Amino acid sequence: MSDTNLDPAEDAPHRRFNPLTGDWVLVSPHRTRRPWQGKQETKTPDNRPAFDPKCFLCPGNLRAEGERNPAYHDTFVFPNDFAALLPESIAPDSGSELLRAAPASGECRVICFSPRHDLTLPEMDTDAITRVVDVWADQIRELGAKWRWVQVFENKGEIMGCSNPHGHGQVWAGDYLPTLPAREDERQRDYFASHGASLLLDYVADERRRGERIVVEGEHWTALVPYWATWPFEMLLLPHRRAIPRLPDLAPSERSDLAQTLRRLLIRYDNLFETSFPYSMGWHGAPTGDLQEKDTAPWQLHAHFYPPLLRSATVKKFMVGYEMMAEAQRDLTPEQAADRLRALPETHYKEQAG
Ligand code: H2U
Ligand code: ZN
Repeated sequence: MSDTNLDPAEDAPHRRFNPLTGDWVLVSPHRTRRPWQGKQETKTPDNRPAFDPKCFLCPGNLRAEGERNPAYHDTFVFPNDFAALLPESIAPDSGSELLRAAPASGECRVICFSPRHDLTLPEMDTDAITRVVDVWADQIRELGAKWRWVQVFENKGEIMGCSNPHGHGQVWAGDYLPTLPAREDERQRDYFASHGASLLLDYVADERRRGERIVVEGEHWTALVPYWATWPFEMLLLPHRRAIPRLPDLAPSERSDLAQTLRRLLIRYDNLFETSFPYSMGWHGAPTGDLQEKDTAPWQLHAHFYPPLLRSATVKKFMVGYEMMAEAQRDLTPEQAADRLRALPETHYKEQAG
């Protein structure tokens, strides 16, 4: 390496361990100096009307399969017309040990965050975001009575393959513990068995002492770039004051603080590249259904945010090459990402004077 400004303590390539998944990530800080001549995505113009007569999610409109949305006023939940999981499942039997299948039944819903076609979460007020938090919690409670894993998520932005700009999320509930939550379940239980404490509560306490990766701190909630983050501006959002296994367990004050912390975080995200910041986010909590009765003490509720953008509204990070073949890798360090997000204002760029 011919770079003379290299600080070996800060810039040397190294690997970091993700205790929630057991995965490693290669961190190569010196590579942030590399020039970019690759693909630029086009910036989607952000001037939507408050109501779009052709939108499948706007109040009063017809959906793709002919159902009509009610004239809803805050949030609205409906069964996904193209559900990935159905209530009945039969697995194909190949008769071969190497061609294995398993049944997978469940149900899928869509959650509209607001009747307004032009608003995303960071542009909604805290009360309206609190109602979204309540809907998330209600969905987990209701669907969790029947299904083992209820995945609440939001896939935001065209760059993430999101089909509709109207602010919405989804819920997929199924009768099995999917791959990633199963790993988190196992690792949190292992940690609890060996330490007698919650992995994520220990982790967030450590991070709050250090401070360098914290982006937003509320009364109950912390948003931080995890030490082991793989996406450039990845975020972990979790309650730091007490053990809380699932969204429905949140007290009213914890729900409004979540709404406020979310709003502050998402405004920073939008301000980073002055664009409606794309990401996939989702909630992880203790499993439900017939797994509900298992000890929940190892589990701490949290949300992951995985945004694809790297250096501008149009330059995306690709998980390719070494990352597809060997292990995730990042150039920008989690500490640098947290610094950049912390330096931004908490007034949305669309509302800033000038
Ligand atoms: P995404 O843009 O994140 O894919 O979310 C849109 C979801 O809404 C998608 O899962 C559903 C799609 O199946 N949908 C309906 O259920 N009804 C419609 O009329 C349009 C889209
Ligand atoms: Zn709409």
